[in-house]
Amino acid sequence: MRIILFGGPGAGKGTQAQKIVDHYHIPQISTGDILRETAASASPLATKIKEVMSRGELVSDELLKEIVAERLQQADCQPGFILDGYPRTTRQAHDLAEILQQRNLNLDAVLYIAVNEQELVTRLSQRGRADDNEETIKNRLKVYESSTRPVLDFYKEKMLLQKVNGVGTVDQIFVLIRNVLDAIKK
Ligand code: B4P
Repeated sequence: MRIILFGGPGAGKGTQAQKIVDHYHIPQISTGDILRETAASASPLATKIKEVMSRGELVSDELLKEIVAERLQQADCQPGFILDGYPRTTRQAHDLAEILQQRNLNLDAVLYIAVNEQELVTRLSQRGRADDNEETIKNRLKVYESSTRPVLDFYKEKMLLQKVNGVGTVDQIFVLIRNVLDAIKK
C-alpha cells in the first residue's frame, strides 16, 4: 500500500502515520522528521534548513526530491509506505510522480485529514515544538494556503483523493482512516 497523508500544519499527519505503521506494518516517511534530523546533524545544510523551518517556510523542492527519491529506494519501502508531509507543493507532486514512474509504482490514495484553521492553531500552540511559536504558526498557515492546498486539486484530478474528518479523538480519526485503507486493500 502506497499512500500520502495530506493536511494543514498540525492536522495530525505524524500522529495518524504512527498508528498506520503499527496497524499495517509499512514505514512512515516523514519529511518533517528527516529535515529536523538533518538540521540537528553536522550536515553543511543544517543551518540553512533550521532557518527555513524556523520561519515556517518550505525547504526547497530540489532538496526534498533528493531526500524522498533516496528514501523510497530503501528495502523497507518494498511492501509500501506512508508519505507524511510530502508532497507540499505542486512541484513536489510532479517530482513524486516522476520518482514513482521511474520505478513503475502507483499511489493507492491520498488521505486528506481535514481540520479547520482554528483547531490547527490550538493544536500547534499546545504542541510547543521549536517552530510552533505564534508568528511561525501564522506563516505556516499562510504557506499552506498558498503553496500546499493547491496540491489537493492535483490528486483530485487523478481520482486519488480521500477526505477524512480530522476533528475528533485520535482513535476516532484512525477508524475513519482504516475504513478507507481497508477498502483499498480489498
Ligand atoms: P511536519 O513535520 O510535517 O509537521 P506538521 O505539519 O506541523 O504536523 P503534523 O500534521 O504531522 O501534526 P502532528 O501529528 O504532529 O512539518 C514541519 C516543517 O517541516 C514544515 O513547516 C516545513 O518547514 C518542513 N517540511 C516538511 N515537509 C516538507 C516538504 N515536503 N517540503 C518542504 N518543507 C517541508 O499533530 C500536531 C499536534 O496536534 C500534536 O501535538 C498532536 O499531539 C496533536 N493532535 C494530533 N491529532 C489530534 C487530535 N485528533 N486531536 C487533538 N490534538 C491532536
